Amino acid sequence: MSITVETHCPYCALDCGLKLHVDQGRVTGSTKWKGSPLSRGGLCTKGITAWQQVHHEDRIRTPLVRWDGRLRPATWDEALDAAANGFLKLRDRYGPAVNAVLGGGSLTNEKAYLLGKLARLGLKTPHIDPNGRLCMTSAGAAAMQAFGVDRAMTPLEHLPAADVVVVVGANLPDAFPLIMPLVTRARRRGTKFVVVDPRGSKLVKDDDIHLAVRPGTDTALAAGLLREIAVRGGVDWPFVTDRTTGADDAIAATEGWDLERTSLTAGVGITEIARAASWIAGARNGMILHARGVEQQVNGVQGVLSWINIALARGWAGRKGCGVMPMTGQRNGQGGREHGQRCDQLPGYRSIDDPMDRAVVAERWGVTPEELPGRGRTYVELLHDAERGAVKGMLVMSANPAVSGPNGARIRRCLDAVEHMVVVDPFMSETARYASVVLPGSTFAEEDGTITTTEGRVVRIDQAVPPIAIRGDLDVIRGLAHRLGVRDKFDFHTGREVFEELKALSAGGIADYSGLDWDALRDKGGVFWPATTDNPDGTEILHTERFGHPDGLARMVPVVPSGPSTLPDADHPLVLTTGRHRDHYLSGNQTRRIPAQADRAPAPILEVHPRTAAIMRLVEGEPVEVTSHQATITLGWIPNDRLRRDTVFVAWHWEGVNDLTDDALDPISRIAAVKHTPVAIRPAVTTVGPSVPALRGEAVGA
Ligand SMILES: Nc1nc2c(c(=O)[nH]1)N[C@H]1C(S)=C(S)[C@@H](COP(=O)(O)OP(=O)(O)OC[C@H]3O[C@@H](n4cnc5c(=O)[nH]c(N)nc54)[C@H](O)[C@@H]3O)O[C@H]1N2
Ligand SMILES: Nc1nc2c(c(=O)[nH]1)N[C@H]1C(S)=C(S)[C@@H](COP(=O)(O)OP(=O)(O)OC[C@H]3O[C@@H](n4cnc5c(=O)[nH]c(N)nc54)[C@H](O)[C@@H]3O)O[C@H]1N2
Ligand code: SF4
Ligand SMILES: [Mo]
Repeated sequence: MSITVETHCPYCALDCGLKLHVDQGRVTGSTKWKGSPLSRGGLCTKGITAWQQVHHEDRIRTPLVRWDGRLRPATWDEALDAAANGFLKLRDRYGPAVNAVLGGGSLTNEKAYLLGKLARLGLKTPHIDPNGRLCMTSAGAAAMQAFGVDRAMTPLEHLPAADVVVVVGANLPDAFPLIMPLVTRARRRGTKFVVVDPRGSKLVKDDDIHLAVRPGTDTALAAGLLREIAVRGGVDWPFVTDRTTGADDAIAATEGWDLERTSLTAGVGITEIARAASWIAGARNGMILHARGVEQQVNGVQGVLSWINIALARGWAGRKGCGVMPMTGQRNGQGGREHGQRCDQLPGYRSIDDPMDRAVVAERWGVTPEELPGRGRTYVELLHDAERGAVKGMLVMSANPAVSGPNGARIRRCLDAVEHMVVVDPFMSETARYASVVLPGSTFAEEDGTITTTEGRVVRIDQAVPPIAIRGDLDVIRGLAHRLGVRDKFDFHTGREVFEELKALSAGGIADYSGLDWDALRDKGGVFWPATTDNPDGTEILHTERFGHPDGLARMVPVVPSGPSTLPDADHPLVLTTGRHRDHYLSGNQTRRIPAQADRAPAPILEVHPRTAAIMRLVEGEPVEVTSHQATITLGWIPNDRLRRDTVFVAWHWEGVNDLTDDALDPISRIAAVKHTPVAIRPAVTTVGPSVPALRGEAVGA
């Protein structure tokens, strides 16, 4: 019998809807779901081929346990016993904090919630943090500080209602392809675009202002802009006075950042900065879309705060066509940072440090507040802790740090040092090579649940086929919980059952899901949180009357401009920045296996400005050697005249690219500064590339 199942793309956080075709228990294709929210059936190349991962020949179909140095097929009972016993032995010997959990933003809300519960109640460890630490934490920390809520302010469909849209460090055409129809609609309506990015993309049109900022200097550029907006009388004082605090200090902190100094520091022309300031100052409605370019920096939180100050100074909040929009990356990068898989957090965006929050959660979970572990360490720190022996057990579900972690050689040393590594993944990942137990994970089609889009819209994932390895992620969590002695607290068989517990527990939290209804989520095309029982239809536009802080006011935080931690020098004169290719997703463990995607982008290619290439004597068609303080790798290259001359760019979806990057962390968000690495380039003497492993046909690492 053949059926279709409405669900959402597994990759980026636009979460485009699609219909999966299921025939005789197999997913055989997909078609447009025209009634789906936001994209209305549109899909990019990745979304069109996503269904091919479900029954892919490389899927891990049986658990693997390392015996005599090799991963060999095992039964589920053997593998789950080995996984749990390894953690228990380490805990007996060294205490609970020796075990750590790395989660991920691809997990549904329900799995993220259960993984947090498993870490705290089952492993009894404070150490759980998701790969979203590498992604959304600068944005989240800044939003919490400024607004008291970490969510995009308004639906993306409202983009055409803005007079000006400022796009800061967001590569929209490649990273969020299905936002482009909205951009086109906005342009037709007369919306102006200011693009702040060292690399021009297909987004930038002739009538736009492109501020090709020197990487790592957004705080300076934003300070200069705020100063100029203030000088031009562009501060919306009635809004600022009624709805914010700190404006005077925030504006005072930009003292001295006149156009000349700003231009020199940020590497952008005076005229362009002045024009941008005049557009922004003159726009009643405006939106700022920001992403990883400004955030994955040692001053990532400050960078975001400096752009937020501009939005607040202009009164761009609380109404249609206005708002600050952190462009969340992974399909559930939003919900995955709300429900307790972060080291500082309990479900519903509750704080693990707050006694009231701890009391509520402890009571629901049937433990005392004292039994709930406190704040743990963050993602990259936990990996580094393994290198020094403080972490010896690691459960990895939906993360692939061997490819995506900064300073790859060090990450490999850290992974190697883990004594007991358990990886749950639908495909053999580079990280799973270090595992003592590999458990088959599920793809997006195999379990039900909910995810939360970049807009803050909660949507439903329906199961199309049962887990192909019999057990899915939820069963794995339940199986581990039983063996860790907390069977009674993990009696779940479906995502929907977990959803009911999660939503009840979120009541009163910042991310309040308590008014959501499983059936209504489908009928309404998703619901924006907060959604309470009094307001089950949810909240599309945030902050219409009050911001999230107890006094209802937003904070304008003074930002003193700062730069990157390691500056270019004579030996490393250029800055390498890393990002996305349209046809691959993150560590590539899914998309590199899909032939159409692999054919479109078979290997990483360095982009270099043609003038820089000429100075460095690069030859077209010949490889280039890239050297950072961390490593040297060899890549193919292409000219790109839309890049700054002092900047080179590469997409990082292949193992080896991150060998180049620096693992300096932002002091607040603990995000890694992968957008800024000083490098040298020269023609390569050999043609050896970074190790781009052949992924096809290595499902069983036996
Ligand atoms: N095709 C594809 N799409 C994806 C993903 C994917 O892997 N592939 N991943 C998803 C995820 S998890 C994420 S987080 C998002 C990421 O989405 P984005 O952040 O939009 O994507 P990136 O390509 O990482 O790059 C951000 C942009 O920042 C610019 N930039 C670099 N340095 C600076 C700087 O100092 N200041 C400013 N203002 N800009 C700078 C870069 O040139 C680049 O254009 O994409 C999501 N969508
Ligand atoms: N140089 C550089 N490095 C970066 C970035 C950058 O811009 N530059 N960006 C960073 C960003 S923004 C991010 S988000 C990180 C992400 O980096 P990663 O953690 O590497 O992300 P993924 O490739 O999604 O890896 C997740 C793993 O989970 C598996 N998986 C996917 N869905 C599921 C599921 O539902 N269940 C289970 N069990 N497994 C699943 C996949 O097969 C994959 O092996 O990388 C960061 N690293
Ligand atoms: S990757 Fe993003 S833009 Fe492409 S289809 Fe999936 S959700 Fe839509
Ligand atoms: Mo991300």
